[in-house]
This record gives sequence, structure tokens and C-alpha cells, in this order.
Amino acid sequence: MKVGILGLPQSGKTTLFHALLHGAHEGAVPGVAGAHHGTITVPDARFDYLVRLYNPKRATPATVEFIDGAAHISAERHKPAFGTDFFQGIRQVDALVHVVDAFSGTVDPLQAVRRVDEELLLADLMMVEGRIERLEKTLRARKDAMPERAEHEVLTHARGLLEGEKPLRLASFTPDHEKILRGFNFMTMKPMVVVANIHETHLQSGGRFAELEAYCQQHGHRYVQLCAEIEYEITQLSPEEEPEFLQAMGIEEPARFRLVREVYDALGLITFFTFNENEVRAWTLPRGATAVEAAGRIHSDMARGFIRAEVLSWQQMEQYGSWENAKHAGAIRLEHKEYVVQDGDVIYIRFKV
Ligand SMILES: Nc1nc2c(ncn2[C@@H]2O[C@H](COP(=O)(O)OP(=O)(O)OP(=O)(O)O)[C@@H](O)[C@H]2O)c(=O)[nH]1
Ligand SMILES: [Mg+2]
Repeated sequence: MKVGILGLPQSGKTTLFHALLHGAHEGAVPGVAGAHHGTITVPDARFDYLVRLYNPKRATPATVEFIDGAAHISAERHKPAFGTDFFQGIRQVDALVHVVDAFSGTVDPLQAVRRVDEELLLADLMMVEGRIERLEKTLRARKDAMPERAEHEVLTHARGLLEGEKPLRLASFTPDHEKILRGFNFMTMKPMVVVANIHETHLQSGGRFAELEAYCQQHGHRYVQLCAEIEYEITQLSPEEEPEFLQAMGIEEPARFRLVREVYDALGLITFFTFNENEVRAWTLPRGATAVEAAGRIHSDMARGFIRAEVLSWQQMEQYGSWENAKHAGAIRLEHKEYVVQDGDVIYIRFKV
């Protein structure tokens, strides 16, 4: 899974990217000036709890690739502000994180989000129009070109939506049409989390950007408020210093936790956990996936030879403190193949090959 960070210049994208990376390796994105990518560990207090509890040889968290897309915007008045390469490097991503400057006081965050949204819309509209033009040429030459006709139909529909300033993520399409549209990597079809990057002195005072929050709701964006610099500072602390610092700042948990949770949620993803004496591991699944699909994520043999899944919900894990205690209390459930895995489930697959 890939997530692209975008936003106007100097909004705090790179600061947030480094906070998310938490010291992990970053590399340049070939062919895109200033863009970087890196694989982040999905922060998850539940995973950390299991690792502390079982102290395994190996701890394997879930990971997500993030791309710091850089902002290729011309500051020169006579040039179009957004070059054609503004979204280069973040076209092929599954979700977008839009960082907006709400710390400097020189930018109106709502206007900034609107402006980038307009640009995303225009980028899609240009792509739709280009493709429609070529399709019409084909259809004039060959009236019976069926796939082209279907594509023309769905793109004409999409053009209407975009001209009405409606992002494609808010529209519903038939599965066939959705499949056609997916192929285009439209920017307004991607789920987006708007990050209001607020000043460190405003961390305690919530609700300052109620208008922005309302706008996000109307446009199908998730909304997270954080201070990128503080987030970065937190990652520089030792594990001993961190709790003290968070308490002093009045922060319950680092905001990057919430941000990644929102991205997961926007993408319709959940996490389940497995453990044995060798390894504690977090796994990612689409919401609605079944126990046998979870088994297949771990190993194809487990799916093939699936007998039952032993399942402990995260709430019960917390309640009993450990798998062993829960087992003792008879709280472990035996589930069939079709059981729909819930976020936070701890799972042990019984299988035979
Ligand atoms: N006070 C304050 N300053 C911040 C915060 N986040 C970023 N900055 C400052 O804003 C400036 C830009 O931050 P970057 O993270 O480089 O922003 P960017 O969006 O990557 O910038 P470009 O890549 O040039 O578009 C830096 O001087 C940061 O120190 C914040 O939360 N609070
Ligand atoms: Mg940057």
C-alpha cells in the first residue's frame, strides 16, 4: 500500500514525513525532483503490547510506503501556479495525505485546501477530456468499437461530475464502470486525509478550524489536526523520555498514530495479530475479509488446510491481559472459514496439510 503526501510549499510535508518514518531509511523517487519515499512502521499500541507481553525473537509490524511528493509550484505570477508535474510521484498511490499550513498564520487553511482540491479536480478533468477526444476519434472510424463505447459512456459521466466540481470519490458507479475508472488513477477518486498542521502553542485549544473540518466532511475527506514539528520531536526522544514529554504537552498519544489509523480506515483496512514464541506479527486485511482469507495472508497452506481459527477479540485481550488467561476463562472462540475478521482480532489458525 502506498500513501502520497501533498500540499502547498512549506506546509510541513517533509517534517511530517520524517516524523512518520521514525528514522527509517528514505530514498529519492527517481525522476521526480525533491520527492522521497520510505517504508513506515504502522504505529499500533496493540502490537506494542503483544511484543512486550511475549518478548518474541522477531516482531513484525505492519508497514506502509509513504511518498513525500514535494510541491512543484511556481511562485512566479505570470506562470500557472501548478506545473504539470505537481502530482508527479504521487499518481500511483492508494491514498493521499494533504498537509496544510495552519501554524504560520500567513495562510488561510480552508483556502489552501480548496485550492489544492481544485487542482486535483482539474488534473482529472484534463485527463478525462484528453481520453474522450481520442475515444471519439476511434468511435468515428469504428462505430462498433464496444469497449471504447463503454469507456466513453463512463468518462462522459465522470466529466459531468468533475465539471460540477464533484470529486469522483463522492459518486457511486457500477462495478464495471468503477473498474474502468480505477485504471486512470484519478486523483479525486483516492481517499484523502487532510492534516491541519497547527502551531505547537495551539495543541491544547481544539476546534479552531471548524470551517475547515466542515468542508472536509462535505468533500469526503478525513480530518486530522496535529503539529508536525512536535510529532518530529517526539520521534527524537528515547522510550523513557517519551511518556513524560507527552504528559507535559497534554498529548494522549502521538498524532501520527491517529493519522495512520485514519488512512487505514479511509482505505477500508483492518489489522489482525498472530503470535508464537518466535514472532509477534501485525497483518493488514481489507475490512470484511474472512478467517480463511486471513489464513491465506499468512500462508497458502493455512488457507488450504484450514480447520478452525481460534480468535480473541482485542477487547477481551485487554480484559484478560493475555491469551493464556483468556483461554483459561474459556474466552477464545473457535471460528469457521466464513467468520468476518474484526479489527484487532488475535488469531491462531488450526490447519492440516
Ligand atoms: N512552528 C511550526 N513550524 C513548522 C511546523 N511544521 C513545519 N514547520 C516549518 O515550516 C517550514 C517548512 O517545513 P517543511 O516540512 O520543509 O515543509 P514542506 O511542505 O516539506 O516544504 P516544501 O517541500 O518546500 O514544499 C520549516 O521551516 C519547518 O520548520 C509546525 O508544526 N510548527
Ligand atoms: Mg518538503
